[in-house]
Amino acid sequence: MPKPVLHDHDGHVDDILSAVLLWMAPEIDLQAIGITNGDCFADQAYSAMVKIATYLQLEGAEIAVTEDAVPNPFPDNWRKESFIINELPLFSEIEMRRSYQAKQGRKIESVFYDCLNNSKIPMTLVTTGPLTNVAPLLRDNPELKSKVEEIVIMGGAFNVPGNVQEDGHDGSAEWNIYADPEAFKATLDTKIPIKLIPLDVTNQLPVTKEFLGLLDESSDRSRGCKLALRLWSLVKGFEYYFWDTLTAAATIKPDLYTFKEMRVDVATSGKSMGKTSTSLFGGRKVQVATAVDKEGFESLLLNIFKSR
Ligand code: AGV
Ligand code: CA
Repeated sequence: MPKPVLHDHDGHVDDILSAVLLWMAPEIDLQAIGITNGDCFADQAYSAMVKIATYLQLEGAEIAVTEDAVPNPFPDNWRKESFIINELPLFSEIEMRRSYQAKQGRKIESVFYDCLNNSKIPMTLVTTGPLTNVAPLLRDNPELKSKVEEIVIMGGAFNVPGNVQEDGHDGSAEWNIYADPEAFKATLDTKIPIKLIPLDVTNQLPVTKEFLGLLDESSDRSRGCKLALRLWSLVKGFEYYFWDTLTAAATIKPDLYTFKEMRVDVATSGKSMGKTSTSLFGGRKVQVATAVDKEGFESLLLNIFKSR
């Protein structure tokens, strides 16, 4: 039976493609997508997500959005990408049938609450942005915790430098955790099993020209490949990695990964705010991804995108 999943993302190129992968993967029953106001302007990313569902003729999942700001906002030049995505010419090239969903989405907290509350089997939560909306949901509704099988999180950096470059910060943190360290801490404090996909493993897989070439070969016959190519082409030439798509793939096909159990903690203040660390006795046990089968991952992505 497909795994029931809720995906909370923050609207950047790879977040959107992760939602598409989870939605199209036969192994997954994606029930809802939450768009958090992190690496995007949430109203833009919401509108883009609705257009994509329409364009790919996807069915079933409800798209939700919460526009509250995250505590440490992402750089504006990254967030602005969501305006460009929302205006992609691709969406006007082909006549779109009636819009997948209304212009206004329901709030993430209500939609996720309903899905978890109604689910007969525990669900997997996938987060590829800050945990700003997920952490309070679990705090305010402790009865939901037993409805969560595990949380798969893109975030953290252990034996590699972080990717935050802000005044007064020492650069040791990864952005999703830095954006809301308290929310990550609160998530660690639940007893729900956690899998973490940190920069240590995502750094091993940049989005390459070769991979975009493979998408290009199929993009005449496949809307999935065409969309993925257009979106990743927007960020081509930057240091862009398969951050969130690696996290989606870890949910779809965990066997592609090596996980190590580590005791994880996070700094919630000071110049290392958001830095994740491991220790022998402190923190809490988390399954941390340390390696991935690169060929297996890339062919998984290609096969899923080619399926539409
Ligand atoms: O730290 C990685 C997270 C991922 O969830 N995001 C991007 C992915 O969606 C933040 C980020 C780091 N570097 C970036 C980011 C960049 N160069 N552009 C946009 N976002
Ligand atoms: Ca993200």
